[in-house]
Amino acid sequence: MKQHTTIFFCCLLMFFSLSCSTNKTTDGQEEQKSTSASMAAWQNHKFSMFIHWGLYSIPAGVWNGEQITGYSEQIQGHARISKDEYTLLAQRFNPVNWNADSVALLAKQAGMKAIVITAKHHDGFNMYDTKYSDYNVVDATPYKRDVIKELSEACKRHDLKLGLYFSLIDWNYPGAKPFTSVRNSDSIPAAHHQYNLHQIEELLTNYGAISELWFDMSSPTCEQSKEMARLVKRLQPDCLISGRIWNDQGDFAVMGDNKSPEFQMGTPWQTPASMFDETWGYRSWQKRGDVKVKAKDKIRDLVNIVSMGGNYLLNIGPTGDGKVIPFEKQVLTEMGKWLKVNGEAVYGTSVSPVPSQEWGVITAKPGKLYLHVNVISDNKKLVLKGFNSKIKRIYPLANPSIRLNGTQDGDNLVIDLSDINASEFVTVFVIEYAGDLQYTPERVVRDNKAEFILTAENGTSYHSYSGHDYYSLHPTVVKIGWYLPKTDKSEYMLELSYTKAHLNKELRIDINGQEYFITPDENNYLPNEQCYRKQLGSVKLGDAAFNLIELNFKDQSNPHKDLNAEGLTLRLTVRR
Ligand code: JFZ
Repeated sequence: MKQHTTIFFCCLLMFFSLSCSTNKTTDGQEEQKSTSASMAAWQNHKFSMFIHWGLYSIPAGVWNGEQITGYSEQIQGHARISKDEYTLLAQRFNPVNWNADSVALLAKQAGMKAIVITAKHHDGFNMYDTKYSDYNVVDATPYKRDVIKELSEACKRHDLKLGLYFSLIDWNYPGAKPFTSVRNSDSIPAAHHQYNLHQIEELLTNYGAISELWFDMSSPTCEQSKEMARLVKRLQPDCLISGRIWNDQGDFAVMGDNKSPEFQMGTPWQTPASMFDETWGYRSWQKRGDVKVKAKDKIRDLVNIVSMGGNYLLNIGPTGDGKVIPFEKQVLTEMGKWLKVNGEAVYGTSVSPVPSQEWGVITAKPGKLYLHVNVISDNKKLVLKGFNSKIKRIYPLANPSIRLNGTQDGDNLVIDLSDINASEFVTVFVIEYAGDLQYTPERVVRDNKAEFILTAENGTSYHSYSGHDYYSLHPTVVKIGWYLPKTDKSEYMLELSYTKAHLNKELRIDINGQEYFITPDENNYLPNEQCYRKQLGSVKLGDAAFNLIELNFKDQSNPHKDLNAEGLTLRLTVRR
């Protein structure tokens, strides 16, 4: 059975790489990529606001007096409302309580760095002034104001980035597919695709700098995804593209709602989160519960996601008349209060080499670790496993004048929390250490008779996602890393074995920061082992506590591409 699954999976992967293989434009030029600076800036947002707001906010999950289940922003589909009837909602859209500045200020107060708003959702109603359809907020409603324009200006005033959600399916577009059995993953007819391209151009031309374009759903062809991606990069090279443009054309991967990845990611990523699992758009009859419980939940999700290197995009669903509901405002205010005290442990941090522990997660800055503690144990001791650096000081971030005592117990650091008042959400402690970080990685490859054998199994895999649409999306391995202990020999022969799947795809091997490149060729096939083998020459291992070796593709034009990691083995043998 296992065998079958593996074979099936391989076929799928081959199919994907054959059908969407190059990232070259039709005239053979390399596509324009976002600069690493814009990518780094985006990755440092950490926490941003998502807004689902449109005509669907008026019925708010109720149709003909009936509570409609299913996401309320998709009520047109869930309640089977005809196009004619649904479009009448536009005549009632007059959100007198909407105020772009107060929404921007709420995001600021919450500690958010950007706002991503629905420019167009699946219902096809345009929340901006488009010249390609009259079904838009300026031409079809009594409100007559360009919501996106006003928000873009408010974001500028309050120093927030603006991103736009853009649905690739459109239940209103003539000739486009309606809400169907394929669950929002229909293909895009040629005319609809042209319409999308025109609208992408408008959105990236009329509203200043857009930090991310949040494509969603549908099932575009490779060519369609590439065409949209090229257009985005031509108009605004610094605008990042969500993975839901599909076909590996996104700059960042999007997790499932409210989900964090089950593994380490090797590409930039984001978790979109709703306040309530049941809906993104406003639902009048939603059970909301307790503000503090929700705030705690969302703060823990935020730090968990940040500790894994991701961005957290938390949604609000304003009402049809433009109000942010008090519950959502209060949750964001609580989060903002926590971040005011603890923001140093979130913004500007990176993934900690010391992994998360039973009590919570860890973020890092040079010379510092931030311990995000969910529960302080009854014995008031906090154990940090594997940490043995030289400590300068330890203190609670909420009160840096307090000095905490840390004692080394073998490979563990034990911190005394006797006099600490815990936060009701997450309590953060800072460890400042001297010199390089010293710690024992969880997984270290041991040598076997003067030889190290490195495989996908004994290393750490870094992932991304690849696929044509929501339903074919699957995790890929894009990099493998291994920790090796310090050895008393330094010269090693390095050898790589690989399979047919790797032929001619140049690989990069990084040994303690020193790069080697190798192109797998057909020269030395070993029929018994069903792999090829290539000698790479002599390399040196360092004398630091641990050696770090990494393996990935040299060409990163498609950073989501699968390495076929199971077929790769590195062998380091002591030179005699
Ligand atoms: C999509 C939309 O259909 C939905 O209305 C909302 O806008 C949401 C943010 O995105 O729905 C999805 C898509 C993917 C997942 C969940 C909801 N997912 O990966 O779990």
